[in-house]
Amino acid sequence: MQTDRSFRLNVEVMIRLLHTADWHLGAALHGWSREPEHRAALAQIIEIAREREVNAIIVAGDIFDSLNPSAEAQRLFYETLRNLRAACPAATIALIAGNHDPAGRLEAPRALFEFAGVHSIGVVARAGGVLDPRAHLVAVKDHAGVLAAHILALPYPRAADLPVAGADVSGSPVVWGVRELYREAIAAARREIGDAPLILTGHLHVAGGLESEGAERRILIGGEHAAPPDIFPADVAYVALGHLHRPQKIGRETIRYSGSLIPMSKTEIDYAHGVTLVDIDVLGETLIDHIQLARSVVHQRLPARGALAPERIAGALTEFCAGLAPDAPWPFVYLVVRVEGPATGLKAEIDALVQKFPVRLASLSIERPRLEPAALTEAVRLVDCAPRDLFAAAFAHTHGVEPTPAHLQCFDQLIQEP
Ligand SMILES: [Mn+2]
Repeated sequence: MQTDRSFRLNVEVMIRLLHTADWHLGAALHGWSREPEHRAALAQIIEIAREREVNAIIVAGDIFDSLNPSAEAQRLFYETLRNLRAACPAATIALIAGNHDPAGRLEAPRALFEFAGVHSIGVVARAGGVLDPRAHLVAVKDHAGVLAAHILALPYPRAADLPVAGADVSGSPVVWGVRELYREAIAAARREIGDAPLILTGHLHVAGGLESEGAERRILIGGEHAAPPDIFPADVAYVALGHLHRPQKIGRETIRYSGSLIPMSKTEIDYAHGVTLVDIDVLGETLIDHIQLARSVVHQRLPARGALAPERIAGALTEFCAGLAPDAPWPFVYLVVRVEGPATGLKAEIDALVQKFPVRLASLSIERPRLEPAALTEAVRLVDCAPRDLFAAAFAHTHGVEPTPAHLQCFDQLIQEP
């Protein structure tokens, strides 16, 4: 959707949403707690919500990192809700469960949440097999306190939540089920609210999004696990998605992932982590602004590109640490090391080396030159293989180099032992 700012300045903003997701409270990185980073990021969000006078705050799932969050993670969650409420006394606060969340437990404090005006939707609610729209619709009021829009809040759909595809359905039955669930939910919502402005929030993988390696589990099982963006009809004013950690639009400007708060893995270091602010005007037009959050801890890949030889690690760490602010928290370092040949004990040696520097090792990746595997021209039977040949092949596969005569000699000795 094209937005023309000069024209739009004359149109009154009806409501302003703050869209955030994928907090992953309780997450650790290589054993290091992320709580200080979470606290710093959430404090910024609360300030943004206050300054920009938002009418609604949407947290689109993966609030927690695990199904059994620690007491510390839960405390931070409740403190954040209290602080958001204090910052924006009249704003709607809507939360949904993601695939990482304890869905039932997110709903458990509902009686208390009602006092605080917090709407927490953990599971898909059905009454007599039919989706109950009232359990999923959350009202948003404008600054005058007038009902201005509704949020249709759909948590991450578990297998049992999906309608079952008939035999005549072609393609992935999971994607069909997600499409059907969304169709049913949007139709039910429209019966409740008519043509009033509708905002949607969901936690799922929508096709066309960029994933970060190793961070987001492939949540819809099966080869074809992403739902197409056309499950969101054009009359939905904004779709606030959670699951993918890179902030991005999908298909059209108004279907968005806000992304996570902080980098959750090496592949996310360069993302513009932040929150997405969405203005919806009286004509239903949107103006979208992604606000990047300041990082409270430095995340550094070493080297910035490529890989280090083991003998260069100490030099690279010395150089990196020379540029650090003296009072800053210890940065996270993602080491990438290139090794040629066997490197038994190398990880322990690097661990010990890194401990001499004021940094935290977030990950250690060891790269090896790739040996071209010998082409198999015909099926090989194990009984026809010499043990020594199998050892040599396994050695080359593991270490990226052929075994030396000394290695082969050791193997010969071992195999002759009674
Ligand atoms: Mn997720």
